[in-house]
Amino acid sequence: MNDYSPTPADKFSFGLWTVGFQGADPFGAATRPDLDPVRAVHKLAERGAWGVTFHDDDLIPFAASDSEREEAVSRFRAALDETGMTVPMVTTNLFGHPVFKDGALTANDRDIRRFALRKVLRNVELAAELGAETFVAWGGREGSESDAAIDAHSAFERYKEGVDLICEFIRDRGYGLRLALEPKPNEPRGDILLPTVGHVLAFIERLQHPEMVGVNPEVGHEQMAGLNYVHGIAQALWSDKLFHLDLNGQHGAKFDQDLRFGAGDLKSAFFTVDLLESAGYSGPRHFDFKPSRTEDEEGVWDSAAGCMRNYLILRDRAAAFRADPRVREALEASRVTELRRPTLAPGEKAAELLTAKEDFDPEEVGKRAMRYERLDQLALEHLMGVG
Ligand SMILES: [Mn+2]
Repeated sequence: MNDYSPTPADKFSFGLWTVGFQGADPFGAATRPDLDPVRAVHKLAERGAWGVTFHDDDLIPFAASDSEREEAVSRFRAALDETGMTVPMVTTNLFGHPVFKDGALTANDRDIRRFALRKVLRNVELAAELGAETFVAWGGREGSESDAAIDAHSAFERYKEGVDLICEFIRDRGYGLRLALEPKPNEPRGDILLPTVGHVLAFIERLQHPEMVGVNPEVGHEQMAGLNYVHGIAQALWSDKLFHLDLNGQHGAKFDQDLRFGAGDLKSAFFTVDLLESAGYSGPRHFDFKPSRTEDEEGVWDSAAGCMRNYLILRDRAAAFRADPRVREALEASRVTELRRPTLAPGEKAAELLTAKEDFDPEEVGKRAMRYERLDQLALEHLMGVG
């Protein structure tokens, strides 16, 4: 009997800012005290997590002196050594301080853009020092509330300039880091640049080192835009660009809820896990959620444990769905497997297709049923634990 207890082999990772979330929102103050990163590392390790990630400011206060910085990093490093926890990803906070109120890499003010880049480069050094493989860039303040306030063409030029510089720096230093850009449609800005997975994938193609840059899609961010998360990560996988991902929960197009993974759109979570496991995704299963401000610290750990447990239960359910002979039959009946077959015969050209003599009656074929209702019901029943 599987008790769904996570182990480091499951590669679950958590942001320090997730379990460290104190519950402040636009309408109310913090409801929980500050959580020491060292305590977070130990508590996560005890619960079977494998990795911990952070923004620079989560670990090192914004205005820290060099010695304060060193002290914070060495305490954190000792906790990693004691627990065997890894740091698979590091990211930079370019949104919290008032200096970034109009953006960082695309701020109108050039001195702010230069300051932001220095903050990123310094954090890239720390990421490399801690052995991270992925450096995430979320441009939460890169956007506007009014189209009068932003020269969007120049904003993309500056965005590219910044990302190209970071890639050059990583190459020059010989770091083994890859960059992952995180899309989000809005919040905190009225509209954010690079709002979806598709926008990021297109942007990457314009960069100087596209091979170094991928995407970090978050469940809630795609769903806030009314999009299908499973299709988004499927396209990222198809493009070899799923460098990292943020798992959480969201109820449709509304504010960024950051629920624990599995809460929100459970059916989408089922197919997300199904895809990650069947596509051989080998990267971190990273949770970017916010334990509800109704909870105390015990509730925070319940929430973190719930993320991992839900993933493992869904992994089990998805495997049972795929192994069920009735499902295999239903997939055949719905011709899902037929899509793997190329549309053209080997070497066939457009001219040959155009003149092909085929016995095809659109009226008759139009009557052919897909049998998706049966297939989808089987998926639901496996999800509900009945399959
Ligand atoms: Mn979010």
